[in-house]
Amino acid sequence: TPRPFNQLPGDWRTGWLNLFRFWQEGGLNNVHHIMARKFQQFGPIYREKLGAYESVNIISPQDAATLFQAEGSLPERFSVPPWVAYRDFRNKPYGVLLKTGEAWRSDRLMLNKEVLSPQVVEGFVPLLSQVGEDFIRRAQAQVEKSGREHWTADFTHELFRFALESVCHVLYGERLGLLQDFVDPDAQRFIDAVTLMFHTTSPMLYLPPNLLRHLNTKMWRDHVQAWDAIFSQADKCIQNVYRDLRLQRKSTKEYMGILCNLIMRDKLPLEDIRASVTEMMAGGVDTTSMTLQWAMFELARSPGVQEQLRAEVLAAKREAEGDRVKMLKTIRLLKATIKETLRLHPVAVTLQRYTTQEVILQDYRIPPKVSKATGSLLTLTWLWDLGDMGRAAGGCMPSLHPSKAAWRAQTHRPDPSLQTLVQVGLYAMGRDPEVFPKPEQFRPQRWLAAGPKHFQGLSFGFGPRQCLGRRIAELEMQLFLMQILENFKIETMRAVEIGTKFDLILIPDKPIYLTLRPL
Ligand code: HEM
Ligand code: 2DC
Repeated sequence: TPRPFNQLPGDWRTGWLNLFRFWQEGGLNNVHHIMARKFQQFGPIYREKLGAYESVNIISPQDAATLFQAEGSLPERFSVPPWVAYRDFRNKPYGVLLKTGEAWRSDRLMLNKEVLSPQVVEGFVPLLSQVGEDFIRRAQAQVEKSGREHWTADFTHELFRFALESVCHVLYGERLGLLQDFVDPDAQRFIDAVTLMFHTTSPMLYLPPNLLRHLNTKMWRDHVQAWDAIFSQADKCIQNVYRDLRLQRKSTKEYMGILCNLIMRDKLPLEDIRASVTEMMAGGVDTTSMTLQWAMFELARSPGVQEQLRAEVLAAKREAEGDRVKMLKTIRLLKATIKETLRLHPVAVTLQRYTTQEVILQDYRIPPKVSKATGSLLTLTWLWDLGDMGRAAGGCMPSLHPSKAAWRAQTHRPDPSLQTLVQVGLYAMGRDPEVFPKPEQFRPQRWLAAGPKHFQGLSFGFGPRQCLGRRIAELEMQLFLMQILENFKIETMRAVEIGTKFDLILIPDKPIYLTLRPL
């Protein structure tokens, strides 16, 4: 018979003390390392409590399979408290990222049709290729300008602009022109705001939302400012498209963009479309750009793999006579390269689900509700409610707060402290020798070898709640790497070791210098 829940290994009894130690040990930027260490200490499953949040952590693909197979039709992940708190504070609607229950499902099903479905996705290819071509032209111009037959730089900002240009082209059917010499300061502000938003999220990650809003700290104010900038810039783009559509200034001949199609379908209220389109615009910057940076870095360090990959791409190009859609069907090693990059450098440190039924992981019973016996639960509920009492008594920021009832109506969100959060340690799994032999080696071929790959490639999550931008991200990255490999050799100057830093998403811990050398 399976073992009971309260025998799970881990130091989960002292949530606030753990959080304090975590802060002290500089754990904020090291969540991924701390998790990997805990799996070494406790084995493939452990229970943990950080601040207000309790979780069960797993590392094996088999356990991930068990978890996702039990997730049901309305899966819920950990909803990042500062993100919820911001929308609550400004009375902004939630998009799919933060919606739950049926409200999430109906939005998500409509969005899937315009963002994920294979027929539509093929239409993104020319738009994304065009942005890639501009990047190549720009790189060639930079080579000219340098007078040294190569372009060496930290590509972070170039790739941010490339990524924003890409996602906006498919969302709005329009170009922003971010790969020109003059960059629209508003667009640059948007990019900086997304980075700041991620950066200010992690220190507030384990505090309950209602507490957060009443902490008038610089961190919270910066966070609010960042989201304000994100929403106002996205709103401008959305208004432009909306106006052009009304004035019939949009050509119906070419692909008009995701936003236009969603509006014309007329199945989702404009408010909901706006909320989710804003999330996609923000979600499309740091994710793909950082992954591309890692991919180029790994290819620069493995010239053999890079040559093999270039051979594949050039052969595919010859065979498909330059037709990108056709090419995409044959470049298996390139697809494997992206998987391999995300194995070593995932964007998300974990995947999470709240369980709604009992699951058995590593022979432990995981009940759908956390037992109320944990000592700090009282403290927690008290802190949680403090926010509301403060407001009822005419608290510090009265007019902007919607009532808790309104908030609850927007989405049914059961008190997360009463649910069991199970986390799949994606970063730890990617580097676990039990799952990936010689995990430190960058070897895209491992994804093409025979043998089961059951629940090993989880970088975009799984099931109906997986990444909404997955197809956009994959196509954007495949086309970019194709075009780079056709034109440049990727090199890296020094043998610097680059580590990983948790900044809500995982990013390089120091600048990566890369060299592009025309073939
Ligand atoms: C959710 C990864 C790019 C928009 C997620 C999740 C992961 C993820 C792991 C959670 C999935 C789950 O819980 O099962 C990535 C990676 C990317 C990427 C690795 C690129 C390398 C993008 C892009 C967009 C985007 C380009 C926008 C176009 C979203 C949204 C959600 C999400 C809206 C929430 C979906 C929902 O809750 O229904 N992503 N993402 N992501 N991602 Fe991405
Ligand atoms: C962060 O403990 C660490 O794709 C937490 O494009 C658990 C957690 C929950 C949700 C994850 C988040 C982590 C990392 C960033 C993710 C997010 C879900 C979606 C989001 C993975 C692992 C991301 C980057 C979206 C962001 C869209 C947003 C800018 C509007």
